[in-house]
Amino acid sequence: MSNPQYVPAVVPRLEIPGTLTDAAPFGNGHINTTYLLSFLSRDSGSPQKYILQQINTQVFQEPEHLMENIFSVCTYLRQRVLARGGDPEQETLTLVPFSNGEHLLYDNEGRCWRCYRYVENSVSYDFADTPQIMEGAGRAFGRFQMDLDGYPAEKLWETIPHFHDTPSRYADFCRAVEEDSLGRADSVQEEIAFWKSREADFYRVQPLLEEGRLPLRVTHNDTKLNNVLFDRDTNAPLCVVDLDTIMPGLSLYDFGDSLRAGASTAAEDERDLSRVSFSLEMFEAFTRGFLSETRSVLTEEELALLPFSAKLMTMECGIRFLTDYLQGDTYFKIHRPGHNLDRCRTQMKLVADMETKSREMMDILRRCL
Ligand code: ADP
Ligand code: GN1
Ligand code: MG
Repeated sequence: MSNPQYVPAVVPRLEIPGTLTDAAPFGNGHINTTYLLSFLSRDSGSPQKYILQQINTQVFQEPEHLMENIFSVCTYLRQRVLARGGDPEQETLTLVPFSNGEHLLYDNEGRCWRCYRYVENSVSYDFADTPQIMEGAGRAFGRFQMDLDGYPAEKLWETIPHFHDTPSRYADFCRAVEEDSLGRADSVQEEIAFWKSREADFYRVQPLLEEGRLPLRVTHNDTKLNNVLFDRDTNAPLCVVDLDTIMPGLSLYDFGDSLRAGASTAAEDERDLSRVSFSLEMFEAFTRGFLSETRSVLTEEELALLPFSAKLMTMECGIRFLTDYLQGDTYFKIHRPGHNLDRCRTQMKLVADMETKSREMMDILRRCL
């Protein structure tokens, strides 16, 4: 065992017949704590890998509900993949039980754990280097949505209430500014003013949902590029991961959030803002991929709002980062002081850039249709 310090105490309680050979922190998620475990299988003698995750229970306060959603959705997706002749081990997540037969385990310190089989020969990207990657991500999230088209939405628990309710996010942000519990608001007046001057935009989509003009679907709700696994050799999209936020939602949330994260020309936490812009080439590639799967079900009203959804989801994420900064960085994992503020500033740069490109985005959408 090369890294004994990274072996969580729950590992012996996993129902895995074999010997642990390695364990290491894995991935760049902002919420859960992920480990990659390597085993030597007792049955076949071959190496096998697993993804063990400590669920962030500050963010997901009802882990049993969350796991119920995931188990049921994975079972459903498995059937869909089998029906089209695909390989469910590569195209969906497979949960691994603990020795008590459950998919969720609390350790002695009250931490909460779950485990998946590692999707073999996969890779995820924090940043899209080529339009092919973005088109692949578009296809992956589009297909994911189509696969869940017939899933009974009323069966899903709402794992984070009001997750993409942008008026409610905006109200949380205003409250954090008002309370200013750490005295940080004075130093970020420019950022606060930027978001406040766009208040009306936060209120544009939610009423359409409430009036029934936009259909409620089963959506992923966290469609960051690194939540898609690609084939390490061919870069073909394989599998959508991070299913914690599957809930009833709008198609616009999944489309918009992917572009926020994947069409930026720089990392989400880039400090040199001159490197941050919104790439129309990436927008076109993603749109093409997404529509190739979803075109037949999206309504005219949904289609018309796709370009705006990229801006809306970027605005939402921007105020979430700033709110967390004002409240003392308790939600998103940070790796340096001011990390959430840096993230907020890249979102501002992207929003401002999208505003100058909105007509071109509409033209591209028309071309893709
Ligand atoms: P977080 O909620 O913290 O973002 P994720 O579930 O997205 O956690 O996992 C973090 C990263 O681990 C993902 O971005 C992906 O790269 C990788 N990952 C997650 N599940 C698997 C899996 N079953 N097989 C291979 N890689 C995975
Ligand atoms: C979080 O879990 P991860 O890193 O894939 C967050 C998303 C944000 C994203 C910003 C449950 O995603 O909503 O858009 O960070 N997930 C949750 O990078 O809050
Ligand atoms: Mg993730």
